[in-house]
Amino acid sequence: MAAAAAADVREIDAIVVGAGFSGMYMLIKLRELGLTAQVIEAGSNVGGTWYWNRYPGARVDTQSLEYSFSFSAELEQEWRWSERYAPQAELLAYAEHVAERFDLKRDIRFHTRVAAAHYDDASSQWTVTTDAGDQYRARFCIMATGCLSVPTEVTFPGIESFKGALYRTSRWPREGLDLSGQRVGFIGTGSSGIQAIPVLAEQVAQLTVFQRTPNYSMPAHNGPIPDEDLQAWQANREDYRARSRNTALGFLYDPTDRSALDATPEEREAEYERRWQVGGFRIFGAYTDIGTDLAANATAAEFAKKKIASIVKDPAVADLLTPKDHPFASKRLCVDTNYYATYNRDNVRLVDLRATPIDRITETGLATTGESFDFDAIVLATGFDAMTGAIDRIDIRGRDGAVMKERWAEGPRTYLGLMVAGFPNLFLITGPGSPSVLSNMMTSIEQHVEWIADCLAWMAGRQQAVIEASPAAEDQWVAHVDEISTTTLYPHANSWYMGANVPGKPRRFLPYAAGVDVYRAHCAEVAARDYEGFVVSAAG
Ligand code: FAD
Ligand code: N01
Repeated sequence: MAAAAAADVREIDAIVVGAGFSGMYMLIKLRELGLTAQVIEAGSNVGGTWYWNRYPGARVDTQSLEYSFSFSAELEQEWRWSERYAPQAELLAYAEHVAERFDLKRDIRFHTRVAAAHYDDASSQWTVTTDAGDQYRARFCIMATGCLSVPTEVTFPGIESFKGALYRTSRWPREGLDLSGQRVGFIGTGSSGIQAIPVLAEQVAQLTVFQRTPNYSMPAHNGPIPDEDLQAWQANREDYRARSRNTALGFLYDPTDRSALDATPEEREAEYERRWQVGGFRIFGAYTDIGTDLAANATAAEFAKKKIASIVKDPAVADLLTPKDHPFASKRLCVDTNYYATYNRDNVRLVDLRATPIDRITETGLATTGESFDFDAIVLATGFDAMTGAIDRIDIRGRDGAVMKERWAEGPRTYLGLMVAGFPNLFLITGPGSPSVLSNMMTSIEQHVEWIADCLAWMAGRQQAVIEASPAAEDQWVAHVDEISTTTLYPHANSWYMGANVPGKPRRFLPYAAGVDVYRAHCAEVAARDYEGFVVSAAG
């Protein structure tokens, strides 16, 4: 399908940016369609999130049987997860296995960052320029750049003066790191921090955790997957996967149809306890209104508070670890192994940054407004410029030179989280305005990749070359995404879901909160109505 190569510019049907699970599956689907494709990846291997985030304790918090590709029965039969929640190294090995099994690497260029993507109206082609200065020209440009792939640029006064070692969880050294016997300062208590802190505490001499906002966390109860569970999974795989795709969260969590406020306190306690014992995100299924009604939410928050108090021996520390400024799970719920119990250790100390904020990093450690600390190493687990960060860092120009970053200056605008008006043939996988980070990402990645592939096949079948979101459809979708978010408790928190963790980032709820099931049905309906809301044409 692609034209012959022009000098210096490689001609191809589709460019995919990113070789995480999104980019890998997109490549498989593009090949199935008979399209030539080039994937470009900044890292030196496949795996995306699991390539970059190698901190101690890094693992999934969606169960591995569900956090894995479902598109190939053979792939699923041949891969065996060692634990309910697989660790980072195993996820990376899985990504490698998928790459080998489907012979993906021959179409992936590593160590290369996409710097720019410009659309040419006359030829209806995208020209993609890499940081090495070379170019690719393609009809389709697919951003598989990840929702959580760009760390925030958090810094502190004096940081360059620190004589010890400074690490970020999201850029952990590939060769691994032994911090045994060291005094370590740890900043950040989101999911990354909550996973890393218990593992580091066992390794280091002293761990001082600097907490600004406590988070809610549920126990993983991780361990090997019992044989009978594995057998049940293999026997019922298709049914389980089909059901997962049609839940609100993209995995099985046994949702009830009851309001928390219709249950007695004893019933609620029993229900929450039952789900705590299963662990992970099972608590989401307890009641329908935990995420939408403050009074219902308070019952879950109260349960979590009591659990923290029952685990952490020092009541003052337990109180500090208890969230008070946001509803339960309105910031992303964490899943942990021994997080709260870690604060019972003699070598772990919790410092409340609300009481004494960080003043500066010093040559020998860190000074808060109340105290100075000496450290051999400081670890930053300070989060990501989520959902828009990777897109914002590419110079994307659409029709008439429209600049994506300017178009998104007041917050991201998409139709279905898949396309942006004025940027023809540019697709986003799990983009803002889709359920993405509110779901099992593997479910959402597969749904997006398959929707895009079906769309390209449909276009080819009708000799159509260009598709783009109509401005009216985009306006309506953006308003709808906003409106749905106001029916939830998410806007009550200063979270990365709201863009609140990046100074200057517009405060907008980024994903689509109506649920994977509702969203999937809507996307299917749009396609069935000949891609309603999109403008399709034979040429540019
Ligand atoms: P990524 O895996 O982020 O891959 C994107 C790739 O694009 C990266 O490799 C990046 O280098 C590359 N890239 C970006 N910009 C450019 C550019 N300009 N040029 C070249 N390459 C570029 N989700 C869940 O559902 N369950 C979980 O349990 C879970 N655990 C997580 C744990 C951690 C530590 C983190 C950070 C996230 C977790 N997530 C989880 C979310 C996770 O990001 C997704 O599940 C999934 O891995 C995303 O895959 P992706 O391919 O879309 O993006
Ligand atoms: O990042 P975060 P993360 N001074 O933004 C603090 C996924 N994930 O990497 O809340 C002091 O959640 C900040 O404090 P506050 C998952 O989707 C999944 O942990 O802003 N502190 C917060 O405590 C997750 O939600 C897993 O007050 C500062 C922390 O740093 C997402 O990735 C594992 C600060 C950042 O928490 C991001 O998680 C890891 C400052 N200047 C990640 N700036 C799984 O378990 C920030 N903080 C599967």
